Amino acid sequence: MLLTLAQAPDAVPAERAAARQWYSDARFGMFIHWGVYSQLGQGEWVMQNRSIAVADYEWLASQFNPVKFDAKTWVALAKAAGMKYITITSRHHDGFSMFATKATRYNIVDWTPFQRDPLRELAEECRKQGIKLFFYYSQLDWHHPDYFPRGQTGRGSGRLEVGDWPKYLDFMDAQLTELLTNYGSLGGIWFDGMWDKPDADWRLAQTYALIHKLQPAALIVPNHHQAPLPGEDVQTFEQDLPGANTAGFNTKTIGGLPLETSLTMNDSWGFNLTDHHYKSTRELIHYLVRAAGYGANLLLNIGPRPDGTIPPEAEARLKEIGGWMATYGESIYGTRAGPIAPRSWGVTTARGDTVFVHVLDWNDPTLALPVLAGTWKAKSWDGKPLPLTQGFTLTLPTASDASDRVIVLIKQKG
Ligand code: H79
Repeated sequence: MLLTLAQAPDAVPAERAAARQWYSDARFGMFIHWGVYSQLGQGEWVMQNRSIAVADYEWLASQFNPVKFDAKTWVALAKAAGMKYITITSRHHDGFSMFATKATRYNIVDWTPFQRDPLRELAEECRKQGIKLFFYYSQLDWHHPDYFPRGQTGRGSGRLEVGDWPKYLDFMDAQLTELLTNYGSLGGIWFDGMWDKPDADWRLAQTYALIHKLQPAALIVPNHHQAPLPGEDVQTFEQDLPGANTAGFNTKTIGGLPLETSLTMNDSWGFNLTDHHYKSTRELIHYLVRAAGYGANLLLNIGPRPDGTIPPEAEARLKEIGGWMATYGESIYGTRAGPIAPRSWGVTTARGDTVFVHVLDWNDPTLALPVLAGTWKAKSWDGKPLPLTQGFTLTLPTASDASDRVIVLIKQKG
């Protein structure tokens, strides 16, 4: 009996299989939450949290004018951090399109004094600087009249209690067609918000087929907090490492797809004027390394200000992480989860016959590892041989680097 695509998740066309491979090798991306909401400096949920009516939010949208936006600066910062891709909000739950679209006038070109399409500028700059671009796209909409019946959110915006659900799905497919046609070749689409109406008919199969028809190498990254569904390419976890659920809405089921975890740098996705609760560079590096130890990418968020500038706390951390990656990137890029499952002291990553032991939190001079089959030699990152007993106890170099001591284990031939 022939297997259908849905039954054999690995049987994807060669272009998409290669894109998945590229994606897993990339390991580090930049998430950007930026929109009309940035103006209020209270995060991207402000319309919902403050029960802002559609008409009032429409006025706010008409004021958006990010005159200092410079795609070149943003892309250069991602590169400086050692990131390989950018995932940016093309439309968040507020329903405002941050790109030129014919499907609604409620978009940055037709509705604001800015009149430019920042996604087009970003796409061009990403192409120039060798960064892949993904579009975040919200399936949930607090503005569109046809997002009806309503879900668990979006009830405070004063919309009439009528609407045509299939028409809304057509609207989304029309916008996705634009996004996959007008911006060159994309890394993929990052979906969010389906959890608002988990039992609705989202016509996923049709939409996913449309995406893969328009761009066979575009990946579908769904943030629906469920185990992977047919047609999807990446399983992403929000504010959690794969299999953990500290956030309260993630699934603990890990499927067979490439993995990603998304993380805020402070406690907000969209720009938050009063949230200075930033994780330290050391904590962020640890998260990146731990994600790699789980075989997952880290999609690290920034929330640019409404004028298009990037908060200095975020910029400083990205540059510091980039400095670390310039030295230790070889133990992260192109690796997969190592043979020793993540521990409290750290994680392992691996490439071929090389295992990278990342010692993150461990103060003793020796570390006992589970025995690995075969004969292994250990060396420090700067190439000095380190003692490794038959019972696999490793003598560590002194903690010269504050963030991560990377020990290299090399399997001996024969
Ligand atoms: O874009 C960022 C957030 O705006 C969006 N995803 C990231 C990447 C996001 N915010 N919250 N969530 C995703 C999950 C929200 C879950 C909840 Fe609920 C909303 C918990 C309570 C309200 C869903 C709806 C579960 C109960 C009601």
